[in-house]
Amino acid sequence: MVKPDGVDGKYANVIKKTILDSGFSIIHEIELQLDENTVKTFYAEHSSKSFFSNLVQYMTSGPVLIMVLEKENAIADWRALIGPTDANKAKTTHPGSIRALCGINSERNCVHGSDSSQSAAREISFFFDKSSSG
Ligand code: YYY
Ligand code: MG
Repeated sequence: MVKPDGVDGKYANVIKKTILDSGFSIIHEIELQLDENTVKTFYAEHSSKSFFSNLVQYMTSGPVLIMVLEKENAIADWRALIGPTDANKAKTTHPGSIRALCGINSERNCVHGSDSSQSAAREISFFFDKSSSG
């Protein structure tokens, strides 16, 4: 997922090019304006964290681009490509990463990636109808 500052900052196309150049296929994509309840449910695992209300505010601040990516070892490879949660740290430790490119800090970090096959399955069915082929 390209988060609101990534879409707003016009990073979607360079991120998509990086995705394709890195050997992923983009299986589905949709641009959506998320509402508060959707973000709260999507990020429910973080609901008790101090940053949660800021996260909800940020994630509803503009449209996001949601994509389903396919590749051998996709989850680990995508997490490696986006870099660490703290985009400011990414700029020094992972300078070639997507978060280093377009993120600012640990909140405004430009992109999301599922962290396990279970969360990928949950997150894909959260946004895309599993029975649809398109
Ligand atoms: O999976 P990842 O996005 O790298 O980090 P998580 O620890 O799952 O946190 C989810 C999301 O929460 C993060 O992308 C931004 C936000 N967040 C934050 O605003 N402040 C933090 N200190 C940690 C995370
Ligand atoms: Mg996470």
